[in-house]
Amino acid sequence: LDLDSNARHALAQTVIRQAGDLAVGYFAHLDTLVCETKQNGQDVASEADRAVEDLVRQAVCAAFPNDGFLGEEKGFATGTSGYVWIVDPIDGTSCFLHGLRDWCISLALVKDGSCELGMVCQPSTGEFFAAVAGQGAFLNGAPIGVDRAARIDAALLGMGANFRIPVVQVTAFVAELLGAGGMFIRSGSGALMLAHVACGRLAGYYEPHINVWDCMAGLLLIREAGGWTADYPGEEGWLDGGPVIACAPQLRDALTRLVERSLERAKTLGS
Ligand code: LIP
Repeated sequence: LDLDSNARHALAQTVIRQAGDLAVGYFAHLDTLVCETKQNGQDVASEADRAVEDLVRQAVCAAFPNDGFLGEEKGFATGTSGYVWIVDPIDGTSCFLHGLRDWCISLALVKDGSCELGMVCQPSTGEFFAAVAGQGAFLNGAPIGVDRAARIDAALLGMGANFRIPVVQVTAFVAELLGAGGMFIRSGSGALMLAHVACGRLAGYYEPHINVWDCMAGLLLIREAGGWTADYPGEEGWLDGGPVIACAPQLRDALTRLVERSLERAKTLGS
């Protein structure tokens, strides 16, 4: 890594922990938190999401004013340096607001269109996942790897769902997965479930549509942990998001087939 990247990685390490501390402060006082409904009752944010994003955005902007920054709450600011920071200040907002601990801060650093750093920090458990492209993936400093023994007929997958996709796509995938002998969990944080694939707790992950700030760091973690991830929209598609399919490498064909079959099934069922 060159000096430019090293300086940014050092800042990322510091600022993601500060962000975690700030979020924990809000989590301790949920009863007084000011919340806001965005597109509907399942799309919510609070002053905590905004304050945490502001903290990261201001730190990045002060140190690297020419970098781009894309955050869930306050959108995209373009830059000229070739670096773009992609941050979800609190991924798993619904868990956070309901007092559940499945939330995290997700931070990715992209250089010239390719992700070179991914971090997922879960303050409530003290777990800190980090990957640098070409250098492996780590949980609290120890190397991690995907579950190379997982089989689809006994797999535990993570799955995401949200109001943006037709309900039948979710039910069709669940039907295909259960029919194949697999099972799923769905926590409120896509970033965390992806990190759990990277460290072998989950065999894979599927979400028909997820935003870039929820998955960019997690996808790098999985690849650096030896896993497979389907192509995710490149830079021109970031603001739209897209489907995420990711798993231990031996499950690639089986999981891809399940997804394809579920999309066929959803078509015949209609939305
Ligand atoms: C959420 C995700 C969740 C996904 C939702 C949503 P938020 O992010 O991580 O897994 O299914 O689409 O985007 O709103 O908690 O940051």
